[in-house]
Amino acid sequence: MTIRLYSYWRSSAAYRVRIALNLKGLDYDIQPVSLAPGVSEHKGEDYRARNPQGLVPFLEDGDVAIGQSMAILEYLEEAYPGRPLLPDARGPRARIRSFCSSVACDIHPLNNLRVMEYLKGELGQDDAAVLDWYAHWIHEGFRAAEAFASYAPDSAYVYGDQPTLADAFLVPQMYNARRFNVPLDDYPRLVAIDAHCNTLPEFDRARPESQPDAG
Ligand SMILES: N[C@@H](CCC(=O)N[C@@H](CS)C(=O)NCC(=O)O)C(=O)O
Repeated sequence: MTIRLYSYWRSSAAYRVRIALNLKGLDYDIQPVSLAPGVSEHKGEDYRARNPQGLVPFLEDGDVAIGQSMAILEYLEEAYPGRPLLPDARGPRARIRSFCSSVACDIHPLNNLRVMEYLKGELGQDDAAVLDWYAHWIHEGFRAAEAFASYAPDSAYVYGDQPTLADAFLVPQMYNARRFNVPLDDYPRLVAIDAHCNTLPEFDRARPESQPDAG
C-alpha cells in the first residue's frame, strides 16, 4: 500500500514531511493541492471533506488519514521505526521535540499564508508592514534556534551526528526566510546546518523546486 501525501511545493509544513519520508526511505505519492492565490484548492469542498482544517500537509496510509505535520511525523516514527528520526534516549528526544515545537508553534503559524492574507486584507496593512511582521517572527524564533543548535557547534546537524526531526523542521523554515529575504547573517550555525542538509539527496528531493507541482 502506497503512502499518499497531499502537498504543495512551497508549503514548508509539507516540506518537513517530504524530508522525513525520504530519510526513512519510504515510497509515497504526492497529491498536489494548490494554495496559489486564485486557485486555493485547499479551500475547496473536496479537499475539506478530506481535511476539514483545509491545510496541507495531509497524509493517508491505508486506513490512517492525518493532518498536522507533527502528528504525521510522530505517526511515521511509530509506524516505520526502521530509520528513526528521534534518538532512543528520552532527554534528547524531548529536546528535539522542543526544537520542532519552537518552529512549528512559535514561528510558522505567525507567518502562514492565511495570516499574511488577513494582515493585508482585513487589517489593511501594506506589503512593507507585512514583510516587517514576517521578519520579526523569524528573528524571534531563529535567535533561540541558533542558541539551541550551538550546544554542539561541531555537529553537522541541529542535534547529534545524523539528521533528526529537528533538521526536517529547520530546513523548510530557512527556505521560507530566504524566500522573504530575511537576512540570516546572525545565524551562522543554522546556515551551516541548512547548507549541509541540502547536500543530502533526501533533503534535495524534498526541495520545493524538485516537486511535481513546482511553478
Ligand atoms: N500546524 C500545521 C500547519 C499547516 C499549514 O499551515 N499549512 C499551510 C502551508 S505551509 C497551509 O496549508 N496554509 C493554507 C492557508 O494558510 O490558507 C502543520 O504543521 O501541519
